[in-house]
Order: sequence, then structure tokens, then C-alpha cells
Amino acid sequence: MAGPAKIEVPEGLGKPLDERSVQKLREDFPILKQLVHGKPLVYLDNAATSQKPRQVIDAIADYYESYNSNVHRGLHALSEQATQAYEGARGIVRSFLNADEDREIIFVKGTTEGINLVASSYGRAHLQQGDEIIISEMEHHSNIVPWQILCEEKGAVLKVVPFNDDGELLLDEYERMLGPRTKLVSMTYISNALGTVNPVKSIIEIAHERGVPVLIDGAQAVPHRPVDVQDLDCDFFVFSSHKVFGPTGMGILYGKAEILDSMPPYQGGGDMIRSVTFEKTTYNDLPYKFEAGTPNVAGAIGLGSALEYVSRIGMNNIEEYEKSLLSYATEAVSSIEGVRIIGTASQKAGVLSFLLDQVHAHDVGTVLDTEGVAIRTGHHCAQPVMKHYGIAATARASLAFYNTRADIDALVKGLDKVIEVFTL
Ligand code: 7TS
Repeated sequence: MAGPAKIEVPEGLGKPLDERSVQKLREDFPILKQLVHGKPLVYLDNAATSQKPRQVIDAIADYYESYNSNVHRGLHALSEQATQAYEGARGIVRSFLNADEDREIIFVKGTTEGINLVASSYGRAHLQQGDEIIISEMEHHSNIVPWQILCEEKGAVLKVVPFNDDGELLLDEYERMLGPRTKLVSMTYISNALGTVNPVKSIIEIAHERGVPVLIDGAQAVPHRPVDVQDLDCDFFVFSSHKVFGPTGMGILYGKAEILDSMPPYQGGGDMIRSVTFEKTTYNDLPYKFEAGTPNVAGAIGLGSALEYVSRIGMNNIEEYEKSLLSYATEAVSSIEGVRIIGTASQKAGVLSFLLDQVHAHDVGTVLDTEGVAIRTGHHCAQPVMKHYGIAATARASLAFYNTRADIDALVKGLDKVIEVFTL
């Protein structure tokens, strides 16, 4: 079933963002209005998960209040309405990513499940002993471990592209690593620990020159910049709904139809079959072949609503606004004595990881919390990144379009408090 062809952007929206328009948008986010430890919440943990606008919360509530039903099964009115909304959401995702066809959009639980699906299905079908998969040193654990499991099973080899101390991939090394045994490249678009924006278009082009398909982990890209999978020409692209203002438990695996068609099912069950007998089961077409069991209908509807929401603002506008906010934050935090920024690539987005001299990252996070400032501290599920710098953890402030310079000022004030507490 085809979804809406295009996301409609009402007139007046889609203008460049500034502090004033962002203040107005913040009103859409009920959670941002609260006090934490008696202080206004300053939410700077968006790389972990983002907050949800009223529109997304309402779309989910409306599904449960008015047309909750299973999809692709019933002929009754509610089931048809639910099916339409679910498939409509698939159309919205297709339009958002500029994929060619709805059947290239597979609903999964999140980035992690999307990568596991490819490792399990594509990997099982195409890898043999001695084959190679290339990832990078800056991957999230979810783009490392599924490949390690696969390599162990198949006797294949995982190769890792290193990065320099600024957090930029060494592309020469990457080119050298690509060889006749390379079966897949899987790389992050934006590092969740460093904020580096990788040159994924070149990475894909270089792999394709050698006939190697590429998976892009877009978990940290989709909330911050426009993504066009046809322009990138990636073979797979994965992201999580909860990082782009949608609900948890939902994510997307995009794959080129031809390649998805050639892959065996990932899980068996209802909805993914055409017919079942004990002698022979035939599988359903894309995308249903990869969506076994009752899907997360509310999740899909919520994600669709979130993508419409950010499309109305304009992903270009979000990218531009956040670029200026990140430079403001970088300048402000760098000017604090004893701060060391981890991740100084020339192309960065969304993330400011840092260390404070003599203070453990966890203590930084704990004191900031008492000031109402929420950041993440730790290894960010990217332990190899920590190992590169010989550290155990960083403090990480991560941005969304609803953050303002006042949020950064509150972070800086909080860091002054940390220094006061720990240098007494
Ligand atoms: N890939 C990247 C680049 C990520 O940042 C994350 C989550 C994942 C994959 C996994 O996404 P999930 O939705 O399937 O869990 N990153 C983070 C983070 O930086 N802090 O908490 C989760």
C-alpha cells in the first residue's frame, strides 16, 4: 500500500530558526517546562534520547483512544484505519529519506535491531569463511557486536578503520583495507561519542567502486540534518525513532529493494508469510517479509508524526541552527579552565564531549544534575573511542533544535559550580 507521496509543509513554516522561533517551538514539548531539583530542566542528553512534541504524544494517544486495532488482518473499520495509518507512516518515512519505494522501508525496533537484521540475514546469506567486514573505530557497540557475532559464526574477519586524535577517519587506511574479500562496509554517519560527521558519500563511493555494499548507521544523523538515501546511494540505512522526537521501540531499516529481495527472512511468524503448510512455507513480499508478528503500530504512527513535525520545521533549518549552537557551546565550554574537548573534527554535529581536569566525568554529571542540567557521562556505548584516548569516560552534552544559548549558559554555570565543589 502506498503512503502519502510527499510531506506537506504549511506556509509560514520552514523558515530559518532563531532563538525566538525556537522558544515558540519549545512550547510543543510539555516535558521541557518542568523543574528538576527545583531548577528549570536544561535537557542536553539528546544523543541518548530526544523529547517528544505534543503532536507525537497526541498521535499515539489518538490511535489508542480511537482506532486501536491490529493491521493487515481485519476487514473491520478500525483495522482498516489502523492499517492505513501504519502504511501511511511508512510512506512518510520513505518521503523523509527520499527512498524510491515504500517497500524499501522496514519497521524495526531501532537502530540496533536494524543492524542485527542485516548482520543476521544478509550476513548469513553472503558471508563465507575468510570474508571481511569493515567498520570504524568510532562505532557504537551496536555497530560492532552484531558483526563480531557474525564473524565468529562464519570464520570471517572484522577490519577496523582507525581515526586520528581529532576524531577523523583515516580514509587512506580505509581504501587500503578494501579488498577482494570485503563483503560489507558498515559505518556511522555521525559519532555519538565525538560528534564527527563522517564523509559517508565518499565512503560509499569508494566501496561501490569495488562492488562492496555499505550500511550507514544514521542514528545520530537523522535528528540533525537532511538525509537522502538515493543521493547517498547507500545500500542500507538505519535509525531510531526515539532520537528523532518519536517513540521508543521503533526504528527503520532502509534497504535497496533489490538487495532486500535477495535476503532471507530474519524472523519467522505471522504477516511475513504468503502461505504455510508443514511441507513448505512461502514468504511474503517486501517489506512484510521482514516484519514478523504484530508490529509496533503506535510506534510507527508516532514516528510518522515526528518526521512530519521536523519536516515542517525543515531539516536544513535544524542543521543550520544547531551548527551555530554547537560553535557557541564549543567556544563557551572550551574557555573554562581545565576543560579538554574530546572530538575536534572539522565537521561535527550535535555532540560536545569533554573532560574536566581532576574531576571524574560522573561527578561532573552528578553536580550538573543538581543544577537541573541533564547530560550523559560514561563511555557512551563506544568503548573503543574511549580506549583511543586512554580514558574511561567523558561528559557529553548533546543538542537538539529546541536547545538555546540559555541552555548552554546554564551548562557553563553548572560547570563553574562543579569546579567550585571539587577544588575547595
Ligand atoms: N548507533 C549510534 C550512532 C547511536 O548513537 C546509538 C545510540 C545506536 C546506534 C543504538 O541506538 P538504539 O536506539 O538501537 O539504542 N546511542 C546512544 C547514546 O549515545 N546514548 O544512549 C544511546
